Amino acid sequence: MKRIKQIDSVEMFIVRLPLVSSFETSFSVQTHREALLLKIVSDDVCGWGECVTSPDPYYCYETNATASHIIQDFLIPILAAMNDFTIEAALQNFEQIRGHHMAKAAVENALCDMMAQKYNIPLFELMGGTPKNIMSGISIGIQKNIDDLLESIQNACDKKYHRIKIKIKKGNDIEIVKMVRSTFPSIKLMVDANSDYTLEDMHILKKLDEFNLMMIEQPLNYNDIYFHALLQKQLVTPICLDESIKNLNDAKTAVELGSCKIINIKQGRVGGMIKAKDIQAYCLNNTIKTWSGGMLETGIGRAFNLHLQTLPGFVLPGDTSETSRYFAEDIVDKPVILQADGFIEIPKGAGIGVKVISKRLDRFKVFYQKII
Ligand code: OSB
Ligand code: MG
Repeated sequence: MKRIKQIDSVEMFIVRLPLVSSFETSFSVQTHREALLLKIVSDDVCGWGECVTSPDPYYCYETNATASHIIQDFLIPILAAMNDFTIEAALQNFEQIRGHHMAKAAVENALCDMMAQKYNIPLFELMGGTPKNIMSGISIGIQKNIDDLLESIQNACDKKYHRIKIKIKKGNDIEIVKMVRSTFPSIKLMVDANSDYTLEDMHILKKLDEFNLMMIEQPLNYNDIYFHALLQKQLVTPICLDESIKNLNDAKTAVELGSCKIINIKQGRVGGMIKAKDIQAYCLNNTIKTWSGGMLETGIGRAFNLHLQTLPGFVLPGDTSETSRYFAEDIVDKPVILQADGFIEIPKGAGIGVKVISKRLDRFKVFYQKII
């Protein structure tokens, strides 16, 4: 077992990066990615983590402020009191804090990056993954009009993205999907509703069965598992859960109830890489397909998502897009670039394999705090 002797220092940053184009979902319009970053030094090695929270509680209850509170006042004090420990032991001690999986993931991620560097291996090796190029996917936000949407999809096809996800919301659904499908009859297409519907909308959701969608992501309430099971029985199109799955127990509940056929595993939403690996293994054993979602992460969070996808359960293309689709300038080197076949290379080198550009960190920084 790989061990950590002790934690030397922990620093927290918030950076505010402008998005190349604003990102509209059924719950918000995002123009910037305001990312909480953690830099943990232990045993003289520095690891980075990114929290997938945003400033507002519209995707889930966690925000940058709640994560900052949980990290400073609970998670780091737990770590600081530990000596000669494994990451698993730290996670075990984090269990006494209920929820706050995003805050926990940020800390876990920094520890995983640090640990892989300490043993001079890439993160995927620490996780037990198999090196390979990673499938790409793009999540296209709600657009002003159908022409803009069709153009964005055409651009994504030209780039060779392996699948295209479009965001829908009530009143912005069937007609749009119909147009997209008739313009692009053979693309791998899916929709994400971000919890905008209820069972009362069954007649709308049933119509989506006509369009040969790979899946419908999170149609119902962000917290619901039971009603999704009732909905899945009425639909041919597979349901994929995102918001509803916060841990392995939620995944088991969903699978046992038949609430979905696919799970979007965002490691940053479920408490980090190790928890994500457990959910992936459970899904693989239960013939539930999984893919790696995104939260508009900077290059730090995106690197974790790439390494995660070397695990065998990630059989579908995820929401991993190239850097230029999100930011003109990211805070890490190297940027993620799609190859001619649409695949993405795992960053090379020890740990996550990307380096924070300190000048950019300084330039985009809106908050800094040394915790220990
Ligand atoms: O529901 O998957 C989602 C972004 C922010 C919050 C929630 C979601 C998303 C995305 C974009 O769909 C994924 C990405 O490209 O990082
Ligand atoms: Mg989603």
